[in-house]
Amino acid sequence: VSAAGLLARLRAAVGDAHVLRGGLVAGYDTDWTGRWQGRPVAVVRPGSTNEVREVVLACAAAGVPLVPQGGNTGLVGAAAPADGEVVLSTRRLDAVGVPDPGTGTLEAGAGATLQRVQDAARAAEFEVGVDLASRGSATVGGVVATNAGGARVLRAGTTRQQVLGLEAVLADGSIVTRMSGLPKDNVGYDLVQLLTGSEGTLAVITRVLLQVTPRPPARATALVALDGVPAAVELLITLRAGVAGLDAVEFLTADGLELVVAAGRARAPFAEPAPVLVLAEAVGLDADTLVEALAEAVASVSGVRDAAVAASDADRARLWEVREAHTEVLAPLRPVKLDVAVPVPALAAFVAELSGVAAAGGGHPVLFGHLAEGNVHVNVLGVPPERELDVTDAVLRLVAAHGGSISAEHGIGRAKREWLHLGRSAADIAAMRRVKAALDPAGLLSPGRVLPDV
Ligand code: 2HG
Ligand code: ZN
Repeated sequence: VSAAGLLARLRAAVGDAHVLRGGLVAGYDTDWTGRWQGRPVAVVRPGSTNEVREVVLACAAAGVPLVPQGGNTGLVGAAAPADGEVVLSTRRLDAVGVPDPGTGTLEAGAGATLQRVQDAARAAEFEVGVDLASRGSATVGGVVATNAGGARVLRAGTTRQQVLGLEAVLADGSIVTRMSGLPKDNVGYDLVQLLTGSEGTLAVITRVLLQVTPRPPARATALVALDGVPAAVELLITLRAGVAGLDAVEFLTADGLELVVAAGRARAPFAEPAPVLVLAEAVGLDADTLVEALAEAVASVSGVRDAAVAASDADRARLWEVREAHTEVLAPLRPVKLDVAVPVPALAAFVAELSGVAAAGGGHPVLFGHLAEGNVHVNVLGVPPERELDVTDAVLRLVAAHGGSISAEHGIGRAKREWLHLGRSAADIAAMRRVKAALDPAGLLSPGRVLPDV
């Protein structure tokens, strides 16, 4: 099939207006960090599951690979096209249902933003367990395809724990529908969980069924200035043991805070800068009890320099902005971004060694992330381009040496596939390859992502 033949078939499938080429592909051809960019054959915007199927079949017939893309907020190059790929944008699949109180579920099209799905849940006094700073652009299809983590994993688990069903188009154009949402449905292999976190390499997710739970009546948030990482870890352990309904424990450091303040995104929360800040949030029946529980935990650990506790939505939002602004503030500085996790007991040693490792590559790490899961967003600034791979390699090896994960929540994509062996055994990688070969024998879906070349 010629390129012209493929384009004609794509236009017939989704309508001329939804096959974008030339200047119209801007916004789809480059990832959020500006690091991953390609020249796609076209960006195709199907408006239904059947149209997705037609697009998949057209690409298969032409032998042209396709990459599914949601909000394009990923950070590892999974959803940005390589040269010669078709981008299948899910953004028009954006229907959002209403929570079903009988089953505790909410259905949404893959292209609906997480924000819209959260709002739909909230309107009925429910909440969705997943939450991340990119909620306004990230789509739920992408959230499921990447098994996104975010700031609420402590109480709600990762996206895996929230997905009760999905619909997806496989590489052969067949449609798998598992949307019953039955909590007990033990029939055969769990394809929902297999496709969750598959980063576009096994299927195009078209609809998702998410769990919703009753929205807790009260929330309280504490921002605590601390002497260093060991004190932050002590606080985490105290919070875990003493605060029922603990929902998030995040951290940032003096360097990151300084950049956020300089960018005008937040005011310095305390008079004196401190090496580490911890943001902790808890949910429950009433705000006073939560504030008291947080304050008590903070008062009982050593190394606390200052603290602020808030219960109103406006005050809490200000505390969160200090943490959530990091990614956008750092972006123009083009950091080497490495999302990793180490076991909490190893965190202090890992962080202490990290500076040396980054300095050896000419860089300087800004650290922030999800303390509760030992999930550190290592953003190394100032690394000369020719040293970036060395810094990546050194940091990921340090992570492995501390028994950590080379990808805590962002996935593997194109950015980390050469380091897969630091996180998975040879037998494990071989099994993943067989799954990929069985479901996508021609390598149609997101080639060059997740698995290294043989
Ligand atoms: C966050 O937690 C995101 O804000 C982005 O996972 C992390 O920018 C980063 O490195
Ligand atoms: Zn994160």
